[in-house]
Amino acid sequence: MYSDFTFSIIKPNAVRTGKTGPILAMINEGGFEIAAMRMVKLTIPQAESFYAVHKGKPFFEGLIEFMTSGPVVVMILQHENAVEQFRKLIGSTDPAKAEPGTIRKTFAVSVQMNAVHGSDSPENAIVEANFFFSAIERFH
Ligand code: FUP
Repeated sequence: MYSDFTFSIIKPNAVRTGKTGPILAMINEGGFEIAAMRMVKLTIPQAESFYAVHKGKPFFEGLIEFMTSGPVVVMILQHENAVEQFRKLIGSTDPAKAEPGTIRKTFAVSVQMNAVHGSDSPENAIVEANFFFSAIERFH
């Protein structure tokens, strides 16, 4: 059991093209324990709230449109040093710059459709996990 966790989303492009299973396999093989998981279709206000830090940026509208275009899988993942370890497993935001063998290198089709989200700090992992899950839905 780990007390350290991160929050992740399998994004619409990956769910739509049947990559949920292969991505979950890479997450398990990477040693992460799934503490909570649900499939959900985000509303526009939910996506805008989740990505509020990017509001006003040129890619914001496209990002919201994409993230609400179909169901996503949201998860809390446990691992020692979870945030940093998961960022390593998923690779760079831009798949062209991601290391071979990372989830984004394997499944992303562009910077926008980059297959998965991973929290960028332990503080944000807490905020993002609380955005989607109540305490009763977490198994740790
Ligand atoms: P990451 O932390 O790797 O998810 O990346 P960012 O927080 O920088 O960006 C959040 C999301 O915005 C990315 F997953 C994809 C999207 N994005 C774009 O669509 N275009 C950009 O130029 C930058 C980010």
